[in-house]
Amino acid sequence: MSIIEPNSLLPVPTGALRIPELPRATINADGEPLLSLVIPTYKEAANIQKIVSILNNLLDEFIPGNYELIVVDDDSPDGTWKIAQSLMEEYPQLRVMRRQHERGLSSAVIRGWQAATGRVLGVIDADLQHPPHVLLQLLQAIEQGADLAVASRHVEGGGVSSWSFARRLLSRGAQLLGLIILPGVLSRVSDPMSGYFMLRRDCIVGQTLNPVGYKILLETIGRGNVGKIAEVGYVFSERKEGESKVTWKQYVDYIHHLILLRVSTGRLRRFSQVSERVGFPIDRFLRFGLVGLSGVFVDMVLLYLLSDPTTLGLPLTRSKIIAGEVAIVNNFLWNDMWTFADVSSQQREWRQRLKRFLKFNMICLAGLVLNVLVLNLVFNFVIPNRYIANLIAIAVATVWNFWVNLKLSWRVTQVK
Ligand SMILES: Nc1nc2c(ncn2[C@@H]2O[C@H](COP(=O)(O)OP(=O)(O)O)[C@@H](O)[C@H]2O)c(=O)[nH]1
Ligand SMILES: [Mg+2]
Repeated sequence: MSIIEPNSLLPVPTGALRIPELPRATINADGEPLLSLVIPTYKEAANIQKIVSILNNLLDEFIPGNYELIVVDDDSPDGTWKIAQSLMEEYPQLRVMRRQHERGLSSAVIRGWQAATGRVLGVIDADLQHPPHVLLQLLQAIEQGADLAVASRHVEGGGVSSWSFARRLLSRGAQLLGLIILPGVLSRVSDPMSGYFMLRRDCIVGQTLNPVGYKILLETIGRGNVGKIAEVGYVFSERKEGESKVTWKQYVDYIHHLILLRVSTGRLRRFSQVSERVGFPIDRFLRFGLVGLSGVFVDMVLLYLLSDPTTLGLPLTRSKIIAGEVAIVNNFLWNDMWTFADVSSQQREWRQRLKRFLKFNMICLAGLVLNVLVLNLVFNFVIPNRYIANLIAIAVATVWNFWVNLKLSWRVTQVK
């Protein structure tokens, strides 16, 4: 056993987002807690002490010594992690993790679960919007045989305190969209957007999770091996301190997440299994191809605006260079934010982005040379039709661009 200094921070797990099995030595040993409850935080300095104290008092009363609280803070500038760390002396069940190289709600929860030692894994917000006493009902549901118990705003006893009509509509709209894209997961719970739930560790042990954005519940149901689900009603209270981190980006992430889950768990799964077997990420390639199409559009529009006699009337070559470069920038941004979002979210510094961009630019220019070469070769020696030859040349250059960027710019390497 390693010796851990008092009040030291939990080491941040690295590598794949996969929950390990409990080490054999701890199973049924006295030290094993029943419940590991993760509290993800970002800028919750005003709430952290209160939530820890409330949870501690509640759980000490009902499952004394049989739980751990794991605060996972993403290096909040307001020093949330530091405040949490200073509470450890008073609350021996409290653990604190400070993440400096990764960000995001879902991955924070998973990193916390990876470090957890309990048989039941849970999550609760730090901002007191999730009423703590509901934990007891969730735990009871698990003890009565549920694999997963979720606190729901849309069952008996649930609600949202004072949401505007527009906000309710948006929330329900998102749920409806989810039902269309991913019915197998969304139809299983009345409140798929809930961030307040717990589940048996066994249900997700060994699964590599790949959540995008906020909706860790979807990820768990989508990829885990979850049988019976129980729901407990709760009223989502208003935030009193700090502010919500939800922005428009979470809506885009949500849709992206639904599609990812659909591709990797639904009927399209075989498709992605094949792509894994042959070592070619087809779904990523499709995204890359779509981004490429958007670039063609940007290029065309700019070429028109710059060189057409009825608009600016600049010389053709100069216009084409500008149009081409803007298209490259366009493609880079989309690829960085979407096609390779998983990679770029781990490397967010602007210097790293700039490096990716320069590499991308060079590779695309080389791709252009390849494009011209293949066009000439095919046209002169294989198929004397310039449009078919061009299509082949574009296809070859696209695969080149994709593959080399995959390996160099975003460096996605196969890890077995
Ligand atoms: N570790 C971590 N926690 C986060 C992040 N974003 C939000 N949280 C926490 O997740 C919980 C829910 O976030 P919040 O912004 O209140 O979402 P809302 O309740 O849906 O408006 C809170 O405890 C936040 O502090 C993040 O990027 N990293
Ligand atoms: Mg909140």
